Amino acid sequence: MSTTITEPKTFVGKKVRRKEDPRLITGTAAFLDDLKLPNMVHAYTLRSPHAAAAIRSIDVKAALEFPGVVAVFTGVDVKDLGLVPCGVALPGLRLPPHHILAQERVYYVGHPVAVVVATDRYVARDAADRIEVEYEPRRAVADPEKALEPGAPAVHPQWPDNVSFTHHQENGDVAKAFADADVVVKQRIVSQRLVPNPMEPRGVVADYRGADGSLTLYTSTQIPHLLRSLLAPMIGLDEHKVRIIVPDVGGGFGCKLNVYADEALMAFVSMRIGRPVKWVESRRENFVSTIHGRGHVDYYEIAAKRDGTILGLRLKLIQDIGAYHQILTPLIPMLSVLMMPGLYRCKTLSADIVGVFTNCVPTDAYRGAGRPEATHGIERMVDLLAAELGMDPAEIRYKNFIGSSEFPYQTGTGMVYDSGDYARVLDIALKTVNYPALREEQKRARDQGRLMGIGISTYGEVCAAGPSAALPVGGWESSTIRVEPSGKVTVLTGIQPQGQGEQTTFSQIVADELGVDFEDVAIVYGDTSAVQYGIGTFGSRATAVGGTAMYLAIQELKPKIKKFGAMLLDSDDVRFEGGRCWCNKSGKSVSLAEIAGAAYRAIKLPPNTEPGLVATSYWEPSNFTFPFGAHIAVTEIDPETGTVKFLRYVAVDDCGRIINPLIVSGQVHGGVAQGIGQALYEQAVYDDTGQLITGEYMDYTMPRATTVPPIEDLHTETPSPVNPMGVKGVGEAGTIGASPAVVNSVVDALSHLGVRHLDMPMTPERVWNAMQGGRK
Ligand code: MCN
Repeated sequence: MSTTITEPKTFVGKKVRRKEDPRLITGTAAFLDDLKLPNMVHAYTLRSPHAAAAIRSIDVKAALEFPGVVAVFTGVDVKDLGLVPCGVALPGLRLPPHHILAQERVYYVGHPVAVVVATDRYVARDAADRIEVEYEPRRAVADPEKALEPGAPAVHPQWPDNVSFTHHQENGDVAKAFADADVVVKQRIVSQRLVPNPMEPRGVVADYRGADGSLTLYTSTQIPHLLRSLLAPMIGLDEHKVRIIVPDVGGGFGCKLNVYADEALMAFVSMRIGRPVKWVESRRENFVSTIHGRGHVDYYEIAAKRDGTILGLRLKLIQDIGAYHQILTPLIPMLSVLMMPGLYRCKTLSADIVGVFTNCVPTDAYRGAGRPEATHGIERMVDLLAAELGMDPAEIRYKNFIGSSEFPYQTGTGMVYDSGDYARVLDIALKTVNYPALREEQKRARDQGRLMGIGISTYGEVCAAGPSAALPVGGWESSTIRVEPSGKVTVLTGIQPQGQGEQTTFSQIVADELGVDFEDVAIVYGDTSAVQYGIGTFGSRATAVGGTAMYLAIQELKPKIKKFGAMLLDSDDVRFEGGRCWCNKSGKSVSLAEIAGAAYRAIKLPPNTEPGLVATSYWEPSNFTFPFGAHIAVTEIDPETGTVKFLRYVAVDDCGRIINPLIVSGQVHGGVAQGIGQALYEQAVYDDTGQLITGEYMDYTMPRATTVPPIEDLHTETPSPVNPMGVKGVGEAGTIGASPAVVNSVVDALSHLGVRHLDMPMTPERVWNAMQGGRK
């Protein structure tokens, strides 16, 4: 007991260094491939070299005879297992049966055909070369627009038009808006196919114990509990017999938010051979066996008055599905439609989506998932409109922004934006670059024959997924707060970080709410047997949804803490503050450790109170949250080569109340790097036969330290009313804001040469051609 008052140390809002970094930077983190189980064997998956072919026969005899090979399995062995699930139910959605190994046909290069299990992964790899597969190649189609043309090869013979689904959405009198317009601008805009490329590829270790029929599956995933629920029926096990353990994850970026054939396949192998088995993707394999992102061809039309007021929007969105649906595939273009008006007041709009099968790797969520495409579209269209009207790109944005007093704001697509101050972030960005002076500098540069561009993008995003009713999986999150007998705190969360740093930020939230030290909090996740059911990490939801569950569990625990404090202080009038219970009369206090000790020792209990100090909360948000921001890219183009160089990159982002400014900056930096990657470098290119011709790092260019400029990131904090902490997500923001800023900048640099639009990636060749008038 004590009477000394010390100012409580707080952590939220401070640049606290990441707890997880010492283990990551000293090489002591344990990733999937670090796992070694006794008696473990290794698997290699033989994948189709054809984009479309019938399988005439598979002969595995020579592979089975290869020294060290334990087993070989093909499609016939797994034909009765469950199918790879798609979690989205849409009326009329065509779902091809997605077996975990190909049956009579293969549908894309990389389609798994057989699995070899051996004592060593290299033996398994070599033995796979002994498998004789007789293919009968068929015509393939890899381009979604070509797939829609009459006479195109049918990806799935049962659906000759290659259409997987269509969706129409409309609000207001769109025809009238376009008829009343002074100006209509149209543009075809491509958001190319991308390969997510986490630093750690995917991998699985499956360990089935026949004696009790239990399976422990170690996997690099973003969704341990959802994976367990979906995987168990695929392999014929009960959910409670399956335990998912997630080691450290070296990046996910959405591509580990899935249920993959490989996960079920390894479970099946372990069940069949009675030994643990490991499979880890090689980098080249990752290019053809993990989902791709984006893959949009968008036809936009924007209608406006001469003064720049936007009257209406039309969008025809062609989504490249690939050969199959993965867990959220059809949802991704829907998200684009939801965000199609961006930050602007225009409610009159229509959108038509057509999801198209191609003989390519399935597409699904990749950082931003639908929202970078939407932002890219509207931000390009607003710039095109400004150019058509001879207006400044900043001025046209101010003209159409939803005002700061208009929140909550119902959009024409059915979203309710929670809070925002869009003009403010643009004000700050423009001021930071000294916009008028920069435009003057641009004029002088042009006079000297230099190609300098200023690109603005202002974005809003729907994130912190979300209310359960609006999602194909639950939108809530859970947390258990356990004050241990020593007063130290263990937190169990359904969130599954992949590098975002939540051991740190969650510790900050919990430390402040309980008044304990940041180092006295341990965050536990990634084990379905240890952690109560949760949903996982995607859609920038960890903090706004998972963090809120934690905050609420602590509020639930506080009355019990006070009851024990009151008992120890022998007073009815106590408060819990700064990690201690205080008697308001005597000024005496007891620490959380003393309270926890009493709660677990339980010699004496307050009336109607159980021993222990544990609470679990499930937070179901009433809405998504809507972060926003303004990015400005200043670029210069080399007139000889078309190479784009950055002069400045300014990002002003608002993710509500910031828990850790250091981490938020890191998220913005990483996100911007990925947005720059899309704008300038990256593309999954398929040839007409469906071969991925950018299937390795020699051909698929990633942004590098030398190509990403210093990012000047600034922040405003407009709290969200959706959760008690006022936080919004930030994990995807940078990616969403960046690509339109960069493209707008490059187009701006070339606008006086008659260039109106450029598609991504703006490779030197594409930029150079545009400068020559070729506009390729
Ligand atoms: N944060 C904060 N204050 C806020 C909001 C967030 O301090 N107002 C902190 C968080 O506590 C967390 C980080 O910023 O440490 C990101 O939080 P949040 O926005 O809640 O996003 P999630 O943790 O849900 O992460 C998901 C998001 C997505 S969808 C992708 S894709 C993505 C991303 O995060 N993949 C990543 N960032 C990534 N970063 C890394 N390193 N690796 C990935 O795979």
